[in-house]
Amino acid sequence: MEKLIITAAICGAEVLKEHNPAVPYTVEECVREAKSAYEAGASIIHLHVRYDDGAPTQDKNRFKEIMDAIYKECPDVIIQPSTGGAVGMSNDERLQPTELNPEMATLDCGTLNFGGDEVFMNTENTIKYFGERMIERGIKPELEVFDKSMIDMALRLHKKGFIKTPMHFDFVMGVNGGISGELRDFVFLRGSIPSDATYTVAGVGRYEFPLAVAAIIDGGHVRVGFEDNVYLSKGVLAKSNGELVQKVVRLAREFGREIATPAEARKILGLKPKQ
Ligand code: KMH
Ligand code: ZN
Repeated sequence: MEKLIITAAICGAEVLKEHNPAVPYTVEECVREAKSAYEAGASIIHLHVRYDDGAPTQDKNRFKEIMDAIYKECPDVIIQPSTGGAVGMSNDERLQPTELNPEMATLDCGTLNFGGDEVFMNTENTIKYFGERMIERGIKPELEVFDKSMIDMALRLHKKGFIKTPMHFDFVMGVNGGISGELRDFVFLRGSIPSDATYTVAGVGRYEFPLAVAAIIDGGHVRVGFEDNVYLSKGVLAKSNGELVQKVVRLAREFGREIATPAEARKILGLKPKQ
């Protein structure tokens, strides 16, 4: 089996210090959290950025400042900026970090009812526009799917030339408005992607570690982090993103899965080696 790629989603756009005081907002806090995850075994940092007061932003200058600061401490890590941003942002606002030509970025493959009146909008034209931008700039998309229909959308848009193969999916499971994080749902999603595709699973809340184990056993990859879950175990807040990654590493070792370095992750995902 391939080595396990661990992605750490250190920050998110919605989770707050009220949920866990270690959620990072400032540059220094983002570096602290990225470093803790990297040192624990994460090879990819999925990155949202905030201003110091916690307000989410897609400002490319803020991304650059934080990415440069992370690279200083974690020189070979893969940074995967979000193009999802936060609910209500415009497409061009969301796409700003792609101007920095990151190796990867997220590409959200459908619209989601987050709850109340909140709708995370990704029309077909939005997905095409984002897909074209990533092809133009040589950015590998992590295809974020919150439901089975979003896999079907990605496959249709691949046929039309908006997404290249081999595809890399992220099954985000257990989000309000999306597919739940039950094992039967995981089996359904992982059976719905092409055989040459790779995937990561991001279980939200209580689904985080059970789905991590499912992916470890199945040969998939795992995302953990404060964006998805702030607890190390029931009722126990994680002190850092690193603690969440450490738990995945322990689980992986129990099942005989080795952890991929960033260089190995690049190879598995078909990214260029870092110079
Ligand atoms: N914050 C959500 C609205 C992504 O990073 O691409 C979108 C999100 C997905 O987190
Ligand atoms: Zn995200």
